[in-house]
Amino acid sequence: MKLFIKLIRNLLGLIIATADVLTRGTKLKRAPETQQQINTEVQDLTLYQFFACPFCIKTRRAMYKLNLPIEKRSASEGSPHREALLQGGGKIKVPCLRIEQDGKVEWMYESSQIIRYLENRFA
Ligand SMILES: N[C@@H](CCC(=O)N[C@@H](CS)C(=O)NCC(=O)O)C(=O)O
Repeated sequence: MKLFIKLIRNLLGLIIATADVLTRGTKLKRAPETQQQINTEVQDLTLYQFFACPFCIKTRRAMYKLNLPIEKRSASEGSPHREALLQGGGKIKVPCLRIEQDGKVEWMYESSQIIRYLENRFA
């Protein structure tokens, strides 16, 4: 039964992820030098996520629209990044944005908070 629910959840997630790719529209366009600067800045950010999680899809959609090439790491069972999320952030919950700034590391949970942070910093 557990496996069946997981299968249905992943199937729904796959449908949502496909719909997202088909409907997400265009990326924010910036001057090449500005985009280059942003590409450098986002190297200090990492998104821990599940491919089919609706909250992760919402966050990835915002990243796409803001044209932020942030590295994504799968935190699914069996992934080597799962332990890093648990150790660093304290829990397995996605999405989680790892922010490295001024020698400090912050683990930000909650899709709405992550999106707000990205919009405030990069929009
Ligand atoms: N309110 C949170 C909800 C996040 C959430 O429920 N994520 C689920 C996946 S969709 C999760 O990480 N569950 C833990 C697990 O599956 O181990 C948000 O908006 O980010």
